[in-house]
Amino acid sequence: MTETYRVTSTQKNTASLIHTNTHQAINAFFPRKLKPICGDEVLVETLKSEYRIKKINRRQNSFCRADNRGRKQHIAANVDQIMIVMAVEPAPTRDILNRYLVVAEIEGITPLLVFNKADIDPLFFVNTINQYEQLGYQTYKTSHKDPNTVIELKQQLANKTTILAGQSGVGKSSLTELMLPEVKLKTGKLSDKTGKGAHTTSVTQMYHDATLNANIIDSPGVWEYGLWLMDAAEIASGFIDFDDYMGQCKFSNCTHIHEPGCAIMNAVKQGLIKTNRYESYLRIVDSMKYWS
Ligand SMILES: Nc1nc2c(ncn2[C@@H]2O[C@H](COP(=O)(O)OP(=O)(O)O)[C@@H](O)[C@H]2O)c(=O)[nH]1
Ligand SMILES: [Mg+2]
Ligand SMILES: [Zn+2]
Repeated sequence: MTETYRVTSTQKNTASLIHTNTHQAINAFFPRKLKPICGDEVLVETLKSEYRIKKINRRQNSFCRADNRGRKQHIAANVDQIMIVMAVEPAPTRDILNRYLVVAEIEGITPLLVFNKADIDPLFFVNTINQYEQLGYQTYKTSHKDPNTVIELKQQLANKTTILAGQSGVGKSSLTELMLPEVKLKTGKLSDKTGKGAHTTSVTQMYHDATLNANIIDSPGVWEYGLWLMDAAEIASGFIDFDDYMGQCKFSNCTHIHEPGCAIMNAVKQGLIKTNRYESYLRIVDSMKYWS
């Protein structure tokens, strides 16, 4: 008999799973050649008293990041949404939001842009929120001190699988606790001495909230989020404001950096694409040289 489960985390040769309907939790073995990741849907058979993963169902998509050599590393599968959390303090590093958006667009994951710690400075993100709203993104201004600020965001989590993203200290755990009290995220408290996480685990874990039928994936990163090695065309495809001008450049292999007759650069000149987005595109393309 086989049953369908979802992977909540993986260890060496076993995976923690929850049943797709009953949400009952079990541990199962998997053969070496299968490489299940968090969020995978798997078929499990019972052998004597042991569970064994037989097959991984086709992935809808996967959230990825660069490993320490710039290779694409699959972190979590079948993700509906990415909740990108930024805060007044620590303020977002340059390009971090656009880097997350590139992955979201490429993988077909709906981004939710969360601007947290509004209590410290309610006006801090005004321009950013306006700009990204105009691009068509869903934005939320929140504070973990005011439950009213998360009502709308909480509704978005229902019946979906959402991965948390954002720098350490922006309030991912605090917001999750406020919205999904059943979910207890592992907290990587920062050590006073080193300023680094005391137990910096990089275990990606999916949590289920029965009340909202929401799945939340937490993937505490040891490094700042990095894009794997991609070419200019892939990066450009992650900038939705470039979409209208794609295919209109003089050269079909245009990288939109220096070529004559570039429709993207022309749109920037006319103010149709915001300069800060285009400059961010240039920096992201340039950052790829780090991997070569
Ligand atoms: N002032 C303020 N502090 C917050 C807010 N959200 C989180 N914090 C604080 O920021 C620190 C880091 O929060 P945490 O949830 O652990 O961040 P994470 O690393 O992203 O999970 C904690 O001391 C929180 O109490 C907020 O909306 N306003
Ligand atoms: Mg946390
Ligand atoms: Zn071009």
